[in-house]
Order: sequence, then C-alpha cells, then structure tokens
Amino acid sequence: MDRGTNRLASRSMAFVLAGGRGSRLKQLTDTRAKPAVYFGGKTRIVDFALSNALNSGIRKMAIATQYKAHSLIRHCQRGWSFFRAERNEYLDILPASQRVAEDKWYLGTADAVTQNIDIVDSYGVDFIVILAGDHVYKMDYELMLREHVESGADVTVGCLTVPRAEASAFGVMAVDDKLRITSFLEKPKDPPGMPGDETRTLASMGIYVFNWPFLRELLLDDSDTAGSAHDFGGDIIPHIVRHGHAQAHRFTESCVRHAPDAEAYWRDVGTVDAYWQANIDLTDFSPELDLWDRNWPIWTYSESVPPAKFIHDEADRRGSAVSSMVAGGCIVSGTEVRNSLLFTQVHTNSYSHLNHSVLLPFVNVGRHARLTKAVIDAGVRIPERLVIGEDPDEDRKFFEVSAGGVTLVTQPMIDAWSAA
Ligand code: ADQ
Ligand code: ADP
Repeated sequence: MDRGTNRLASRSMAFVLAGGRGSRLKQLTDTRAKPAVYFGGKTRIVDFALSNALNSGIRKMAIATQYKAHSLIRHCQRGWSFFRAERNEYLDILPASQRVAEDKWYLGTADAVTQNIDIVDSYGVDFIVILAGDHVYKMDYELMLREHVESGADVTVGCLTVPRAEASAFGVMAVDDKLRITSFLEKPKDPPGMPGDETRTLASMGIYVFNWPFLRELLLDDSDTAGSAHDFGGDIIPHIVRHGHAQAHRFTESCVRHAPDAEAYWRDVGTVDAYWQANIDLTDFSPELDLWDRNWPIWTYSESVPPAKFIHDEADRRGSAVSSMVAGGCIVSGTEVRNSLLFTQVHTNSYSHLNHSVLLPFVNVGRHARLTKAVIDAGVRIPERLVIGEDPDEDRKFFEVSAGGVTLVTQPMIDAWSAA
C-alpha cells in the first residue's frame, strides 16, 4: 500500500444520522433535534461523532438531518465549515425532502443514505462509516475500519456491553469466538444475556462500517421492498446476519490507545436524567469523560467572547464557582455556584445560588434565585426569587420534573409561571 492510502480513514466517509428528535429529552428537543442539544459546557452532542471522525483522519462527511434541523444546520455551518474541496475534503448537510422529491422524508436511517447515493458516489470512497449523531463518546474509527478489512466482513457493527435490564432499547447480538455476529435482534422485549455473564448483553452502538459498493447495491435492492422500514437496525443488519458476513467490533478495544486504564465511556444522553448526570459528572475531580485530552479534541463552534468573569457585587457578596465548569462570556456576579455547568454567556446576579445545575447559553439568573438539580434551557430568564429543586410538588405545577428529580425549565414554562 502506498503512503497515501495506508490509513483506511483516508478512503472512507462518515455519514452522520442526525434526523431523530430524541423525545425523551422532553422540552429540550421542542425546538432542536437531539444531536443539536448542548453538552459539556460548550459543545453540542453531534460534535462528538464529527470530532471522532475528524480525529480518526476522515475528511469526507455528510450529515443527514430531518426533525427541527435549523439549529443543527446553523451550528454545522458555523463550526464545521473548514473542509476544503481543494484538499478533497467535504462536509455536506443533507436535509430530508429536498433532493428526491419535495414531499419525501427519510423513511428510516437506511433511507437517509439511499436518498443520497449520488453524493456518496461523488466522494469516491471505498468505505462508509455510518454514525449516530446523538451519542457522547470518543472513538478511533480507524481501528474499527482495520478490523473490518482484516475480517473481510460486509458490515462491521460497533458494540459494547450494557446491563441486560436496559438492553431492550438496543439492537442486541450474539457472536462466535471470532466476533462474527450469529444473531441480531432489534430492540427485543426480553433481551438475552451473554455467555458467561447473564447480567449483561452485547448491544449495537448504532454505528456501522460498510464496503460502499456492497451497501450501495443492498440499498437499491431494499428501496422498493414493501414492508421494509428502511432502517439499519431493523432491516439491513438482520438481513446481512442471515445472508452475508456481519462482524462485531468491541468498542472497549478501540479505546485502549487513548486511555489505557479507563473503561470505554459511551453515553446515550437520551433522557433528562441521563443528560443532567452526564453533564454534572464533568464537574467531578477526575471525570470519566476527558475533555482536556489534547490528542483527542472535541471541535465545536464557539463565539469569540471575553473570558468568564467573577465579581463581588456592590455589597461585597462574592461571585464564585467551585467544582464547576464556566464557559467564556459568563458573568457570575454575587452568586455562589457549586457543582454546576454554565455554558457560554450565562449571566447570574446577586444573592442567587446555583447547585448541581446545568445552565445552557444565554441564561440570565435574577437576584435571590436558588436553583438546585436543574437544567435551564438556552435563553431562559430566571425571575428574581424563583426557587427550583427544593420542592418537587411545587416545581411540577409549572416545570418538568424527571423521574430522577431533575427539574427542566424552558422560557414558555417561565412565561406561564409569571402569568399565574
Ligand atoms: P435508535 O437510536 O433507537 O437505535 P434511531 O431512532 O433510528 O435508532 O436513531 C439512530 C440515529 O439516526 C440517531 O442519531 C437519529 O438522530 C438518527 N435518525 C433517526 N431517524 C432518522 C431519519 N429518518 N433520517 C436521518 N436520521 C435519522 C439505533 C439502532 C440500534 C442501536 C442503537 C444504539 O437501531 O440497533 O442499538 O441505535 O443507540
Ligand atoms: P439553539 O439553542 O437550539 O441553538 P438558539 O441559538 O436560537 O437555538 O438559542 C436559543 C435561545 O438562546 C434564543 O431563544 C435566545 O434567547 C438565546 N440566544 C441565542 N443567541 C443569542 C444571542 N446572540 N444573544 C442573546 N441571546 C441569544
């Protein structure tokens, strides 16, 4: 192999599926798709899949959008527009219903690729790496590509083990001793355990490596098939398990290069509780997800703003933050902040207290407000003296309280509270 092609990533494209709503995130996805939801103090969820692809050496990417795509498209245009066609680098945003026919939405995840076959063809790649745009993790896809080529499989499915009790939300599989997939069930009601460990199940991460000519032919065959949901997990992968060669790639192994001692970190921050927890975990002394690793940066769009500012107010009340992450552009004025995440341009005022809370960009916290275990949506103006997270029954009257006791607050909820 010559030097130009020794990295399989350079012969691959990433196809990011970013069309799903993620309805379990409640009102956080009222105006934006799940991949566009903010995560980790300055990034959005989709930045993880895109950064992984970039850090793996992939320079051709497409993002299929569908549900409430405006915020996602704007983010990608602002933050991911540095690909240069002159260097044979491409990033295309592919909204549904605009290419094949005006009224045709993507029927399922595989259909999102089928409707864009000509664009994938134009990249001239050998491999397509299909990624879900809604997970938080760091992964080197080059390792998965190498295993894919070495095994000679038609498709390689990224997988990890999950507690059996949670496995019915996933595609689950059985493998032989060479990691060839012998059975695949999409979201079974009663998922089987693994040989040797009945408490865990081998689950698909919803990421796949295909030889492009193979997938291309399969999608064209499937596109007219009555009864097909045109879905990777529901149709395509089970079909290949039955009629071809589907291989599993264990995510734990590909992680080793970057964090020899760490367990593979992977989160589907699909519920308000999981979202809050994964964000708050970053305020730990030594978080499992390392956002400080300069060898694996998570790229994003970030506005050019002044550094975060902490000020004592006129009565010398201290503005301070401990065990917290505070993004650029924030002003913490006379507020005590603990174990919280403040995204860019949050502004807090005197006598207020923030505890274990996640404040998305442009939130303003009025004087004497107290927020505990809360997630505050972008742009919300918290009125003076509002108390959240101390009395769930009171919170439930106007706000969304999750099973785990996290209070989600959006501006329409505040408007209703103010009007009452
Ligand atoms: P789910 O995550 O439930 O299961 P799905 O809802 O299809 O599958 O979402 C996968 C990705 O595709 C998400 O990033 C979503 O935003 C996007 N998406 C959904 N519908 C789309 C459409 N019509 N057009 C474009 N993008 C779309 C999948 C697999 C399981 C696996 C889990 C892991 O099917 O086998 O276990 O992912 O989370
Ligand atoms: P998303 O949060 O999904 O990207 P927006 O960028 O529209 O959607 O942000 C949501 C809210 O954040 C807006 O309704 C607005 O109140 C606030 N916001 C966004 N950008 C700014 C800005 N430059 N100045 C002040 N507020 C902003």
